[in-house]
Amino acid sequence: MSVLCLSPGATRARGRRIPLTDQSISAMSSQVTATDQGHLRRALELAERGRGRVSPNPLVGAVVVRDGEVIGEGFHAELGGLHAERAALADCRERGKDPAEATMYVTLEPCAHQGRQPPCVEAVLEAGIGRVVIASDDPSEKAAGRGPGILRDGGVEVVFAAGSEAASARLLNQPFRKHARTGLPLVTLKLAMSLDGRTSTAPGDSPWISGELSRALVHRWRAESDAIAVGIGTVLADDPLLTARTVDPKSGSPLYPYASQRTAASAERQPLRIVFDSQARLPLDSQLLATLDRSPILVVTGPEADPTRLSALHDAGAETLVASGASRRDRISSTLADLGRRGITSLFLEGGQTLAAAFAFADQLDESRTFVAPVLLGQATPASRAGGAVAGVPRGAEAPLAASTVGDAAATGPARLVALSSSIESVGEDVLITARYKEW
Ligand code: AOF
Ligand code: ZN
Repeated sequence: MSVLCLSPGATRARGRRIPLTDQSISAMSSQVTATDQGHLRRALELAERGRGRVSPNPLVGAVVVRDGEVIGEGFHAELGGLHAERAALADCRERGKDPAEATMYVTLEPCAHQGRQPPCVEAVLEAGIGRVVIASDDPSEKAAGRGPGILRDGGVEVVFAAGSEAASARLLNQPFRKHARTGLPLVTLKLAMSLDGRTSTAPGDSPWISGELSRALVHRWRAESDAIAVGIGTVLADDPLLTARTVDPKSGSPLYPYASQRTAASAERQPLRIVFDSQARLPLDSQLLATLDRSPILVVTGPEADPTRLSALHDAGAETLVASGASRRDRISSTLADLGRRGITSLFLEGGQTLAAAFAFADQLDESRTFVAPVLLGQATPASRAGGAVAGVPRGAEAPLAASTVGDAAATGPARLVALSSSIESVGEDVLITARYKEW
């Protein structure tokens, strides 16, 4: 693995920004040992433990090593709680170990600002850490190299990792990184399809396409997302709850195998539920509005929405947002910008296909997770399933309603997004294909 070495005393300017371009890293690269890589991988594992619990903050892990011995480990465990570096130094103290002259491995550059927590660089300097190995930069305005600069000025050897540990550290925090760089949430599309490419079942059939394990995984992803979105067509067809259900509310024990890695506290976190509904048709007797005590609802409408419908939705307890912009593409980007301003760093798109196509056409998809289930569904179409679940909506209404949620259906054009990278794994009987279109 190659690294960027910033030797102590290279510059005296406090708070100076270190340009972290690919060119600067490769020009100054050298090798770190396999031992260094191993400790970074451990720090990455520790960072994972905060998943679903720290947003909008990043996942961060840290390991302190002296004379080959791990003397402290920590991670960012709760929003507002200790940052990873301070947690690892506290662990050193608990173990009765002195971190002076030790090496700290950390998955994100240490912060230099006062936020919910004091700056980590102060704690690192006070502890007398001799060397800091960092797996990824922090692209936020308040960070961006400032912390590493301060450490170096304080006489600490600062090393930036490149290679696979650096890539893993960046992938760990895609929502945080995209939000920091663009102000927008990371958008992940979930799809479940049959072997014959169907994404919905026929009326009267089970609504499920993917298997139980896949559905459990979806609940976990919901709990890890800041917001979930569906098109109004999906609501009219399925009357979904869109809550994350990973723990039995009575016993507190995990409901599904995939939930077992999560704590009850994190499983209780519910994402904001968003319905793209240009005409404000969300039924007042829908399950979404009946469960506002579990998590809020945001209805994204167009300017054409009937004001009496909007006030009925308000009275029912939903928040409404009129998406600005003449085209569907503009409405999607203005909605994403609004969500970003609210501190939403990740948006999980759950259907239907019209909403998915609109986001793809607007070039607003960062990742997709597609389950392919070993089942043939024959002639089922999205339209044939619509309208079954909510009173008063005619069968076949889903596609036109969903299309109108984000603009004119006629504007749909070809949208070929080629993945930068993809992977395949088995989930029960299903195959899960994860594809990334953008990396941040
Ligand atoms: C670190 N280590 O473990 C984390 C960092 O408001 P605060 O105090 O929680 O600070 C949040 C910011 O601090 C966050 O946006 C990111 O820049 C950094 N997070 N930094 O050195 C950590 N969680
Ligand atoms: Zn910090």
